[in-house]
This record gives sequence, C-alpha cells and structure tokens, in this order.
Amino acid sequence: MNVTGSVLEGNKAEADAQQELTDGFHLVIDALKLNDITTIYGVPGIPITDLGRLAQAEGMRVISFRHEQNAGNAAALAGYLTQKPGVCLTVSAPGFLNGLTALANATTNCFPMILISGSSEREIVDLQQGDYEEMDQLAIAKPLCKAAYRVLHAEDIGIAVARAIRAAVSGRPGGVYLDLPAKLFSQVIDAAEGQASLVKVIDPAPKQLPAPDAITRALDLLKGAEKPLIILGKGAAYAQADDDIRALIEKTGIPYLPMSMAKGLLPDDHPQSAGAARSLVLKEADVVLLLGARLNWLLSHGKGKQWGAPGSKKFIQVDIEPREMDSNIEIAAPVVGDIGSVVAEMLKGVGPDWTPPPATWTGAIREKVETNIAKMAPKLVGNTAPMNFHTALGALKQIIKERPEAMLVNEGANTLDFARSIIDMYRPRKRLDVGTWGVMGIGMGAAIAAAVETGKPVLAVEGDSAFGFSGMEVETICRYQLPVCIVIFNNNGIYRGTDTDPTGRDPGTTVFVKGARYDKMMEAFDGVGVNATTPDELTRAVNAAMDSGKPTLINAVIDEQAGTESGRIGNLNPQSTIGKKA
Ligand code: ADP
Ligand code: TPW
Ligand code: MG
Repeated sequence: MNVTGSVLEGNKAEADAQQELTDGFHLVIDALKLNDITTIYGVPGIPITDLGRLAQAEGMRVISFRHEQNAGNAAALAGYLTQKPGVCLTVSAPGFLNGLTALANATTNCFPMILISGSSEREIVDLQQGDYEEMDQLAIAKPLCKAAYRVLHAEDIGIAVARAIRAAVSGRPGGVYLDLPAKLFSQVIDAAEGQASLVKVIDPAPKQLPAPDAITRALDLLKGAEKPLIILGKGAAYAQADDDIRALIEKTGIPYLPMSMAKGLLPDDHPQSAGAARSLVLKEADVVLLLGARLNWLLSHGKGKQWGAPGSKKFIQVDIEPREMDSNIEIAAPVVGDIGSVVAEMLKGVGPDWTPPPATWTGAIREKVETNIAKMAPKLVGNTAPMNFHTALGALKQIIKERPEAMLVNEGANTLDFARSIIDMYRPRKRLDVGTWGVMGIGMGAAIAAAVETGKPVLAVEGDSAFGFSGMEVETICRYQLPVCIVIFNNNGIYRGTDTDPTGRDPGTTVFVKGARYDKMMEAFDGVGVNATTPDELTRAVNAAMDSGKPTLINAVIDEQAGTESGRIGNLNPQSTIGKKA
C-alpha cells in the first residue's frame, strides 16, 4: 500500500464517520410523524420491537396492548374519531392475523386504519422454507382491506406510508395493510437521501363536490315530500360537518333518526329527534334522506314490513361511495360526494321560502316520541336489587346527561340494545359501539382509543360476555392510567344466565360462572374495583370514577332472567324446531 492510498482510505473512513445515516426503523417513524400520525397501537415482538421502542423515544405515543385485535380496534376507532388513519403495529403471522380481524372490521365500518405488520423474509416465504412465523401476509390481507402494500427498500418507505395514508382516508375510508419484512428495518441509507424520500401527503382526503343536478334532484324530492325523514349514519358523524348538518335539519324542520353511532350528532332530546318513534317514521315516511348510512341489515335493507307498503317511499342517498347507490333498492336521488360539501350545497337551496313538513307529520311523531318516553320512564327508576337492564341503565342515562362530554363505549346484546335506546347522547362522536358487524370485542380497544384520542373520561358499558373478548386490556388501562370506567352488566351469561345442559353434564352453552366478581380483575392491577348491587351504588361508583379519572371496573349485578335471546335481533337468530330436549 503506497502513501497516497492510505491517505485516501483514511479520508474515506473519516467521510463515513461523518456521513449521517438512517435506517428502515427511523424512516417509518419519520414518515408517520411527517404526516402528523403521533400514536401507535400495537403489540411488540420480532421484528418490530425496536420500532415501537424507537417511536416512543422519538416522542410518539406508543400504546402496547395484550392482544393485537384490541390494538387494532383501538386504531380503527382512533381513525373514526380523528379522520386520520389509526395505526396498529403487529408482529408476523400470528400477530398479524390477530390484527387482521380489526382491519377487516375497520374496512367494513369505513374507518380509516393502517395495519403495519412485520413479516418474514420474502425469499424464504415464497419458497415456503419455514421461516420464523412464516406467512404470505400480503396475499392474505388483500381481500380484507381497501389496499395492501409491501415495502422492500428503505428508500420506498416514504412513498409507501404516503400511499397507505391516502388509501385509508380518501373516498370511502377503510383499512390498509402495510407489509414490512424484517430485513427492511435494518437497511441503512444516507440520512439526507432518506429524508428526501419522505412524502408529506397533501390533502389526503380531497373534497368530493356533488354534481349540481344531483343536488337539485334531491332538493326537489325533499320539497315535494309530505312525510320526509332524515337518517343520520356514522358516515355523517365521521364527516365532522356537525354545524351544517344541524343547520340542514333545523332549517328544513325535517325529523331525523340517528343510527347508533350518529346519536348525539344532534342531541337526542332535540325536538326534531324521531329516535323514540323509530317504527313509526320508518313505516310512514314518504321521502327518506340517508346521510352517511347504508341500507344494510341495520335498516332491513330498505324493504320489508318495517318500511311500510312496498313502493311507498323514495330514497335520497348521500354517500362518498358511488357504488353504494342502489345497493339494496332503487335510490331515486343519488348524491355522490363528501357529506360536508353535499350538506353545504343543500343548505344553499334551503332559503327563507322553504316550507317545513306538514304539522300533521311532525306532530304525530312528537306525540309518539313523548308517549314512548313516558312509557319508558317509570321502568328506569327504582333502587332494585338485583338490578335489571332498565334500572341500571336509568342510572347511567342520568350520568351521561350530567356529563355530556364523556365518551361512551357499548357492547353486548341486551346490554347494547337497551343502552342504545335508553342512554341519550348530546354531542357528536361520543358513542362507540359494535358497528356494522355487531362484533363483540371492540370494548377495551374502543375505550383505550377514546381515552387516548380525546383525553375525556370514558364510560364503557359492557355485557359480561362482550367484555370477556377484550377483558385482559384492563391491565393496559391500569398501566397507562387511563380515565376509563368499565361497567359490566353481569347477568351470568350471554343474553341470560339461565341456560342449562339438558344432559346435566356441563354448564349450559350460554352461561358463565354464577356471581362472578369481575371487579376483582381490576384490583389485581391496582385499579379500583366495585361490586354494585343497586342503581344507587352504581351511580355512586361511576360518579367517583368519572371524577377521579382512576381506572375503575364496576361489576353491576343484573337479574340473570332479565335479558332476551340475541337482544333485539332475535329475528335473525335461527332456532331449531326439532331435536331439542325440554
Ligand atoms: P350506519 O351503520 O351508522 O348506518 P354505515 O356504516 O352503514 O352507517 O354507513 C356509513 C356510510 O358513510 C358509508 O357508506 C360510507 O361510504 C359513508 N361515508 C363515510 N364518510 C363519508 C363522507 N365523509 N362523506 C360521505 N359519505 C361518507
Ligand atoms: C366476535 C355473537 C352476539 S352478542 C354476544 C355474542 C357472543 C354476547 C351477549 O352477551 P353479553 O350481553 O355481552 O353478556 P347480554 O347483556 O345480552 O347478556 N363473536 C363475535 N361477535 C359476536 N357478535 C358474537 C360472537 C354474540
Ligand atoms: Mg350477559
């Protein structure tokens, strides 16, 4: 080696030492942060342990769960609440699959979410040579989400994250899968080059203006209606066009019906709410404006007895997804666009000359609403022990009335159906529930997302079965000291606690350990556990939890005979007429 050579080598070593480097780990974090994504929900492990650790060190909020499905549900609901994709981070194969249920559920519900999963090495997976946690995750994710991408080179991370964000939030929101093989994370590239490869997504969910003639057609139909009705769905809640939606309803004077997660978009005690006269308005309305609500099973597909005589009504549907139109029945006035833009356009057509709906229609609805509320009222009071669904929910109804800012999470069968109709909501996007699939298991993920994303106290009203699907996350709630108060409606089982095995061998298929004390689970993690046997005890315990913000679990003892099979959707539950032993 000559002198010149060794000097050159020395310079190169020096240059290397000075060159700033980055790697796949840092680029993923930088790409997310650049796009204002500040929270990750996940479960650590190979190959993403360091990703979570570094994200935390870089100032992101990283919430580590006990099971990926709950982390995924949290991400999905964070997406719903914020209009930014919630991010769930999972390990390969089994972790990925656990998160996938939540990704599919997010897509079904039109919630924006990105499932980022580590995966094994392509070369080994594709030759099926048995890598650690081997699985062709991209292929499996694809049919269950809006879009799925894989990144092989560190310099593509920026564009991949940008694509994932845009796919999740633009048009109809949904779930996106991002596959990051283990090798990607430790790929090292020049820091400046890495920085330059990042993409800040401009206008990730562009407005979609409705066609003017679609607006005219819709307004004409509404104007000619004798018995108009507006149905608000969770798409309307998601759109965050709260003031304009309220103005549209109040200026037109049209009664409205909120779907469960749209409750509170206008307060449930609003004089135009037809919430307590649901059967009447669905049957009688002649023109129905659907605002961010699909005509799926939750609305009996827009047909059948519930909807009155066939052909008796015309539908106006506002949705960002063109293919939603005519999905179940003919839509007389389809309006494709984002709800914010559509409602703003419609408002322009609602001037001082607008004729409100006939008083015979609004009066009949009002009367029905008042009769039904008056009929329900006496059932909601009384300090019964054990409680039934009505007396326990009467107590919680009052608490939410006094604390309208609180977030409400709700799942179960009877616990869901009764709570949905009994507990009034007063503010938009305060109610998180089982959504389009009626899925059990969203509870703790939803409660954690609600607490993390809003900072408000959370009341989770949970059937004892429903809670079990995500119950271990009480440890997560205690670990992060989140202001979550869980009330378990403990009726010893699924629907009721009274089933038995006709052969006498095992417990009945729908029952749990009688008199279980879920409150003790909370005490194991230093949270507050309370056993409540009366509405008064329940009220005291919930108020204390909401005031202190301490993680709390209240075991609310409910009469095991009080519920009905499948809650209010028993009609969807086939029952055998033969072969049953008495
Ligand atoms: P619900 O269960 O409350 O009836 P759905 O989930 O069935 O509501 O319907 C929500 C609808 O809202 C979906 O069809 C979705 O495409 C639509 N949507 C979501 N966001 C927007 C938006 N910003 N503008 C217009 N439509 C939207
Ligand atoms: C993922 C089926 C619907 S409701 C329910 C189950 C198991 C539990 C009802 O019991 P719970 O409520 O919560 O105690 P209550 O008040 O009536 O006693 N698996 C998934 N999702 C669903 N929907 C089911 C099973 C189901
Ligand atoms: Mg139960």
